[in-house]
Amino acid sequence: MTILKILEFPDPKLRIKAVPVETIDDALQVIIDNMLETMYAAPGIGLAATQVDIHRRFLVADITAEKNKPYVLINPKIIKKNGLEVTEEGCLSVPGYFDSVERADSICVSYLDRQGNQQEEEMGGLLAVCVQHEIDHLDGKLFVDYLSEAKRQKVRKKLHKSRKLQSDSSIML
Ligand code: GNR
Ligand code: NI
Repeated sequence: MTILKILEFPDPKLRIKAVPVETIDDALQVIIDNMLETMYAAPGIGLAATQVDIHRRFLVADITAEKNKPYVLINPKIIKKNGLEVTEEGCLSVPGYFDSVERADSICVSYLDRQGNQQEEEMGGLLAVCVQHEIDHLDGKLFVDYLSEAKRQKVRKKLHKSRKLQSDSSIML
């Protein structure tokens, strides 16, 4: 198994719109396992293929503390949205930054599971928030896109600065 590299804002590759998965083959199963391992190691509650530079429509998620309920959603589609709620969100592609985002508080999603079986499921709470966040990634959208340009600029500068500090301190090694 392999921990994959996660793209970070403002990498333009995060803006690529993913295309539907056409065949669920062994190569895809390997990528899915590596994405689950990468998500659990991060740690995070979700990971979209876009974030690991694979521009096809699938995502993994697990909101349990026990890390024992992995979801794999291939070609996910939100077919119904209900209500609104505001949640404090974070993103592995925007490390160290958290802010409030308003989304539907429950959704009905159709998708293929990793065996290729068609599923339709009602989701609420954190799982609903997470799946909306991940499907946004597949469309090239980030949670910071819901914030003001001023806030996005601040995030850009903060990430730039932390990467500069990281590379300066590595010179010392
Ligand atoms: O780990 C994550 N936590 C999270 C918290 C609130 C709303 C969304 C998320 S998803 C995020 C992992 C991630 O970046 N997935 O794309
Ligand atoms: Ni994210």
